[in-house]
Amino acid sequence: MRAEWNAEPMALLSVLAGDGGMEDGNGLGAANRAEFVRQGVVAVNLMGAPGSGRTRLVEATARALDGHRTGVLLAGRAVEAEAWRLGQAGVPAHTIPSRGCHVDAGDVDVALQEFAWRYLDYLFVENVGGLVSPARHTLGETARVVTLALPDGAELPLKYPDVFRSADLVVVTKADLLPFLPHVSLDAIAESLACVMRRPAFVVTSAFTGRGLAPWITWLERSRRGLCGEPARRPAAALEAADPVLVLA
Ligand SMILES: Nc1nc2c(ncn2[C@@H]2O[C@H](COP(=O)(O)OP(=O)(O)OP(=O)(O)O)[C@@H](O)[C@H]2O)c(=O)[nH]1
Ligand SMILES: [Mg+2]
Repeated sequence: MRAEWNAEPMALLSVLAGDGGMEDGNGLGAANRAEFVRQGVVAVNLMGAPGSGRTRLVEATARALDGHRTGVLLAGRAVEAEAWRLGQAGVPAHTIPSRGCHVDAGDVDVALQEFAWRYLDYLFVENVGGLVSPARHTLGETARVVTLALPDGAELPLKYPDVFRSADLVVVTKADLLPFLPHVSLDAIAESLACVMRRPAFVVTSAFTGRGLAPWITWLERSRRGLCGEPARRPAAALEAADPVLVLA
């Protein structure tokens, strides 16, 4: 299997396939999800190791999604400065006080009451940095995305399979560093994701150069079209049969 830079994205399955028995906060996850679907807002639960490039990815994504309305909920330590920076860049951002190693559907429910999100097209929820607790919780998101920073290499998905298995898409970040990381191989990353993901799908991006953002944006746009009912919502099995399962970006 060879990993190249450009490729076709695929549709997300979270909305269609459910959450596979995750903790959903006494039904608040399902309630959040129903509300996102009703409002046609793509809500991305953005998980990843601390420092894996999620905030920079959101900033670059909001720029690339020019013409769409994008907002962010930020959880974690000392996120106020990031929220301020995003706000200055024209991306509405709200912080979620973090009490532990993840946020849950109840935290998101509270945040949604404090944040004007209904007019958005895309809402990114940057979860607390970590690869263990977030895997076990749904926020009611319509898409689960995990960032994998290129310098962290191909072993990370094998060490933390649950969070990668729970993802609709993995965004490999910091790809501009590839020339300086002779020990890191995109092929090896593709192979380890194929070992752990139910439907292996990833894009390779650099928030700094903008390279690789196009397939990520296309994936998000397809997610939104799916959420808004166009094309017609097909059952998960039909999607599996019809669409490629691997995004080579
Ligand atoms: N070379 C390179 N560095 C990046 C890229 N994206 C982010 N970084 C750097 O990686 C570090 C962490 O980036 P963030 O976007 O803050 O990562 P995060 O996952 O939001 O981090 P926390 O919220 O603190 O866990 C910062 O020093 C960024 O400048 C990228 O595309 N290329
Ligand atoms: Mg961050």
